[in-house]
Amino acid sequence: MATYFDEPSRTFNEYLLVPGHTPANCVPAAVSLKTPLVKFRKGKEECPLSLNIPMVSAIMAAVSDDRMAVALATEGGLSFIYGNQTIEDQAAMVARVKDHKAGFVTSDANIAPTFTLEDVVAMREKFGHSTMPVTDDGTAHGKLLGIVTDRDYRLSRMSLDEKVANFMTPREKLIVAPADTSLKTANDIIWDHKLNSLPIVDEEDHLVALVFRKDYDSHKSNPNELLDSDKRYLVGAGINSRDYAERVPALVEAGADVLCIDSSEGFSDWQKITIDWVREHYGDSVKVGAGNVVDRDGFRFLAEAGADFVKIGIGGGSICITRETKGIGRGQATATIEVAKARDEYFEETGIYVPICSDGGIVYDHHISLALAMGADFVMLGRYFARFDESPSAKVMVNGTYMKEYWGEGSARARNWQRYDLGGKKKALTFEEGVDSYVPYAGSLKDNVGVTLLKVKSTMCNCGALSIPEFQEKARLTLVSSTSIVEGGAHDVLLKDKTPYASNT
Ligand code: RVP
Repeated sequence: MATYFDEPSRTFNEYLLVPGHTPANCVPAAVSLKTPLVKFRKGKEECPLSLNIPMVSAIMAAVSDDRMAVALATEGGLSFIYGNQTIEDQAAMVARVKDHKAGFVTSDANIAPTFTLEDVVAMREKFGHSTMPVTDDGTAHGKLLGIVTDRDYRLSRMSLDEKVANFMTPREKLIVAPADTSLKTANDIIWDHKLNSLPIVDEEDHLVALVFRKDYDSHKSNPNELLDSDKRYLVGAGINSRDYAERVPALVEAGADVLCIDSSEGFSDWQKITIDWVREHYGDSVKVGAGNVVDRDGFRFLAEAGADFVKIGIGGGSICITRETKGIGRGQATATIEVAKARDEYFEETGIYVPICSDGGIVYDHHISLALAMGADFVMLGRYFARFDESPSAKVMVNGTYMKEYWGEGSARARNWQRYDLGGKKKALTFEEGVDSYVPYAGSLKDNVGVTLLKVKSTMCNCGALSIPEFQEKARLTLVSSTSIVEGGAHDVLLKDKTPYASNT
């Protein structure tokens, strides 16, 4: 007879956190979101690879390319470069991330010549930088017209109405360097000319980046940067259980820091065979995650096979129709809770802590908090990141609103058959498990991730936690009835603005 689970499987939306006592020292600025990415002997050794924020971007062509990887690593997270492309192309993307010039900073405090000294003072207070590029449109990549530093003005002698154009160091007096300048050359120019910063410009004189004299200036604006010991960004890459013997060496050679077997259903011999191959050829030096699973048995299978982390989730992705197509899957909250228990049980038995990642189905920012509270060490997001400037997909105007394209790896558009492979000779996607869609364009990754994480930190403080492990220990979760879900949103009022206010959709 078939096995029946006693409880229905539940989604994040069916849960709330009940706040606990908040000590006075428990403020968002003091919260650490550092979290392990790969397995380690907890309590006996440091985790060899950690994330500074608990977010990774999905192994999808619409989400994770090299540009996304750089933007996310700058904020402390990690991208898994999508695998549904040729080995050469994927390895080239990984190499571009590793070659990225971490010292090249996109300026966040930018001004136009029409701004006033008062604006400059306000920007300085807001961003904490004394160097502000002046561009024609006041953006980070506008045409460079000059630079303002605190050496260009004296507050005691000048009127706050004074226009930037009147006191900036103009473009013709600036030393700049072209876009293909290496960090070493940039540093040499800085030292030779005794500069504090060097603007990097393209052929049309548009600002590309700034290189600062002191490394810590860049680090100060991105304190969470996820860097390796050579100060290069960390990057991951997706692999499959077919061509690993060719793909893995190319990705390792290109510098990938961590790999992940990308499959819609990971409780299979194919994953074990793939992990075995990696261990045989690289021992523990190549880190490889596996998944996806949704229960204890699936977790144990992959942990025992030697996975460095295990990914949870079947059918919960926003573009995923696996549950409708094949009738398999499990509510993401229930799956996360059960796998977290299995992870802890495995740790008790073996002393090895295998991090788990909740993948898919994050709709609201608070779902990230719920996933972490339920035991996830980090979350993987597709739809969330697809909305940003940095995602590889096209930005299109639909009915007067900007959208970004977002499609599933199991859609007819992606035709990622390896992800849904069940062995055999067939090398094609025979039926769809994903859709092609639009998501509302949401601007830059940096701005959005900043707000999302502030919400997560605030929730953690409400629960009296300053770190993710402490949060998992202290979190108290309650199921909510369908009527109390209605109570949780704005209700019984006539909204003036119909735009969704609390979601990141
Ligand atoms: P979401 O963040 O809800 O958009 O979900 C992203 C996740 O959905 C991916 O990390 C992956 O596990 C899953 N996915 C990707 N493609 C498909 C599909 O076509 N069914 N599903």
